[in-house]
Parts: sequence; C-alpha cells; structure tokens
Amino acid sequence: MKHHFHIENMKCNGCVVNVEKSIASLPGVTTVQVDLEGRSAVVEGEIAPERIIQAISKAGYPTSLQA
Ligand SMILES: [Cu+2]
Repeated sequence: MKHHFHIENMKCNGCVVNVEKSIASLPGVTTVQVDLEGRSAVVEGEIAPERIIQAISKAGYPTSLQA
C-alpha cells in the first residue's frame, strides 16, 4: 500500500530527517520518501495511514492524508 501525506512545518533538511526517522521507525513501513519543497511524503508499507499521521504530528509536523 502506498500512502501520500501533506506535511506542514518542514523548514530544512533536519526536519526531513526527523520526519523520515519518525516514519521509518514504525512497524510495517518499507519505504519513505519525503519532499521538503513539496511539503509531502510518500510511504509504502503494510500500515494504517492514521498511525503514520500520528507519528509525524507527534514529531511536530501537522500532517494530513493527501488524496
Ligand atoms: Cu528543520
């Protein structure tokens, strides 16, 4: 399953690393691609998108599912 997210508040590559780490540490995630300029992320894996949203938001980046 591939999930697309819109992520607020990423300002530098450090933010990208934070977001990547918070997603990659979740069980079931196989690949993570974070786009700083596009303020978005694509995540592949067997995981509910709500869990990903929760993890990123908790790291300080308000996130929503992108259609
Ligand atoms: Cu930053």
